[in-house]
Amino acid sequence: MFIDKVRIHVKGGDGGAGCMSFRREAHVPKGGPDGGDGGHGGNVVLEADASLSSLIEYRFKHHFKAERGTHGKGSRMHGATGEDLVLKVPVGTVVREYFEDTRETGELIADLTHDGERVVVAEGGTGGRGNIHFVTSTRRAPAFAELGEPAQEGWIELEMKLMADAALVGMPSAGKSSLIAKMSAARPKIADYPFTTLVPNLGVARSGDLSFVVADIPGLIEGAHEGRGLGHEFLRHIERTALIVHVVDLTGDWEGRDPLSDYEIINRELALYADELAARPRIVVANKTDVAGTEEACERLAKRVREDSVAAADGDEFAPSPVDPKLYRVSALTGEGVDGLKAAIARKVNELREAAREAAATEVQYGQVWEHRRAERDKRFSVTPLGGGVFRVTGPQVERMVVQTDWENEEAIAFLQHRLKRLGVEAALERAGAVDGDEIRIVGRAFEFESARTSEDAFRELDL
Ligand SMILES: Nc1nc2c(ncn2[C@@H]2O[C@H](COP(=O)(O)OP(=O)(O)OP(=O)(O)O)[C@@H](O)[C@H]2O)c(=O)[nH]1
Ligand SMILES: [Mg+2]
Repeated sequence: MFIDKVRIHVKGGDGGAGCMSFRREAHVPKGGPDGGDGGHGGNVVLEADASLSSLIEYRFKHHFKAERGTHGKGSRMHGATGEDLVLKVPVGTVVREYFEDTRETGELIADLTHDGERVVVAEGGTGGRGNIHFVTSTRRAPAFAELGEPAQEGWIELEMKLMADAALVGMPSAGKSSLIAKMSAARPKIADYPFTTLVPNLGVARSGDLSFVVADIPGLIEGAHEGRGLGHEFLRHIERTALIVHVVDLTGDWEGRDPLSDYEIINRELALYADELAARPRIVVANKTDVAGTEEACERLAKRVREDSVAAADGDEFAPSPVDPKLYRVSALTGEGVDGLKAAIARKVNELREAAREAAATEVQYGQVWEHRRAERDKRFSVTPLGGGVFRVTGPQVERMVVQTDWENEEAIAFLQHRLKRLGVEAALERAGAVDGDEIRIVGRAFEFESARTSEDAFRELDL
């Protein structure tokens, strides 16, 4: 079975708690604070690996968790950092956020196109700081430490797209599988009924010093873009194929179709599936030249390809875009014309690779962009008045701070209030109408609101 899309849940390791401890030695009755920091939790990292060809490993196991950091200890001993969890995925894996509740995919996280490329999909939590960090001129003996930060977690969607340089596209029974068999060592099933090919076949073709990967996808029919036939599932595989090799059956096959209208149907299906596919560079092939009586259709098609290539060159962005005004006439049965076609594909693929390399040099780092957006989104929060002087505050970072606070400890709570203020929660509460004494709820906790004027002095010394 061909597995190409999975959803997995990833969770970084939680940070270890910071330690609250004081030096105790025989001759020092009550020493200074010496609680060490908690260790950072490990990250969950995806790594593209050229030796993998499917996402099958993620079919049955869906939950992945990195190691947590251990807690800090006395005598300034820091907790150990948790190990990263590295998940290997095939080159060509596209990673997106996925929201389980709404079943929607979100932001693009990464497009792993090179062997060894990595992206962090769930960051481990930072370790909590030990009480040695909270000493100030007025607080010599801070009796609190931070708890570890909970790690990031969430669902992501992994999708593997076929990494072929060129894809053979056309109506069922056009001879795509026969052609890939002639061009490469691939040995797909070939038969005289439509939809023989159910999953894409890949082959490596060589022409002189050049080689390229060619894919043979299941036949497309009219309406494929909206799910008719089998093609739709596979159209997305060619979204990233640089070159389309459009195979037209000169015989019109069993239905006695007109080759020229077949050519138009496929062009239309590609364009309707995605705008980018409308203008994707393509080479047009007329197959089955060995069959008698196909010459006239072949000439008509050749003329049409020439016209389309002129229109595309003139900048008609929705014109089907043969990059080559030439119609390649072949017989996948006898092999006639196949070498010439291979040479043309190899040349074009090579050109497109060069162009892609140049584009990649200036490419944005998806991972970083996503990290940044997520960090920004994490900081957002909202205040909802629940009536009767009660307000609820929700938001990823605000909630994380609350979870990280040791509620048994008043100083830790004061420190939390200080952090909330810095994030702007206090101001937002005031804007929402909160007054001293109102109840503020964040995750499972409730506390009393104290306005800036009264709390400022109390927190100033905590400024770190
Ligand atoms: N005479 C002749 N027959 C061909 C040629 N190429 C393919 N065929 C025949 O056409 C039929 C379909 O060929 P396939 O290669 O399976 O076609 P396909 O495009 O892969 O079809 P699907 O996988 O169903 O989309 C088979 O019976 C082939 O033997 C050719 O150049 N000449
Ligand atoms: Mg086939």
